[in-house]
Amino acid sequence: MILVTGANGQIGTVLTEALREAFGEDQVLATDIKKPDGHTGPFEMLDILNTQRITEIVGDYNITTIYHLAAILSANGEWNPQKTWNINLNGSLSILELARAQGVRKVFFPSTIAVFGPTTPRISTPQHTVIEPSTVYGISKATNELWCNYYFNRYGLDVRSVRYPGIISYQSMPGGGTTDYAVDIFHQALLTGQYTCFLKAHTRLPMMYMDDAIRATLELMAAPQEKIKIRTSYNLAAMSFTPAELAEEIKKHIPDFKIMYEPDHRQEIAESWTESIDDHEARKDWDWKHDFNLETMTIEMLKQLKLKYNHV
Ligand code: AKB
Repeated sequence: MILVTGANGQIGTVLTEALREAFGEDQVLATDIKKPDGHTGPFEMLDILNTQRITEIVGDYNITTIYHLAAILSANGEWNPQKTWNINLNGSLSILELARAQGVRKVFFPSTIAVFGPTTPRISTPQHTVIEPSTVYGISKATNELWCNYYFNRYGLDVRSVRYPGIISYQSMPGGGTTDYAVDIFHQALLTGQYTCFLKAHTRLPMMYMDDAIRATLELMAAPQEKIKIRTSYNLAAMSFTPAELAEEIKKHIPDFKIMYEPDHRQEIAESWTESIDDHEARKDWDWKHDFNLETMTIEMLKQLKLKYNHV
């Protein structure tokens, strides 16, 4: 059976559904600190720091694969660095350790472009590069990547990982990240026709549509062992854009849409990250290809959210 931690989160919500579609509802155990309203299918409440409870769950449900998504994101992480470190680093390390000890066959660990920092090359950031992140989220994810590599080399644990860019989805909301504006903007464009962005107009960041992120995750996990050459985490890319460019794209569909800018503390985080990512290793090793670009993602987001909000 498959275990998903952080199953209520932005990626967890959609990934759990995709896994259930692929492997059967009863084959995927969703876990999180709270049970979402209306959740159907196997679910357990789980605090990622409760190692004893995770051990019991892995044993009781005969877990063979873990998708460990529970984490505090970049912007929220800065409010309480100790707690963020504890959940992001210690929570993940205990997942790796109990996966090894309890014979779990595969682990997926989500890393992020937040592992990059101000000293990393900003354009077409290479796979192997300077990693000096400035947020506690980035520091914890970069350290996690090294632990993943360690558990693979030392114990042969089949742990696989990608560095997600900002993820754009209509199904679920992000929470506490620096790239969240790229989801909020669509909701506000449809609901109010305007959006006040917390990043400056020309802040370029790597982004990806949720469908691509989910497919990347499933393809990485399904790839034959010998194709996985990188056990820290693969760079992964689809598109890069600025808030101004996204607003222009939205205006093609909602001509009166207005964007205002009120940058806050998240601007500094965004500026510490890179603008675009070189993901040729993922493309070469396990045939990664993205489908969605800025134009097609915008069309799809507006179409799906219009249905949600009952616009015609
Ligand atoms: C965040 O903004 O913190 C996340 C990420 C890029 O990892 N979306």
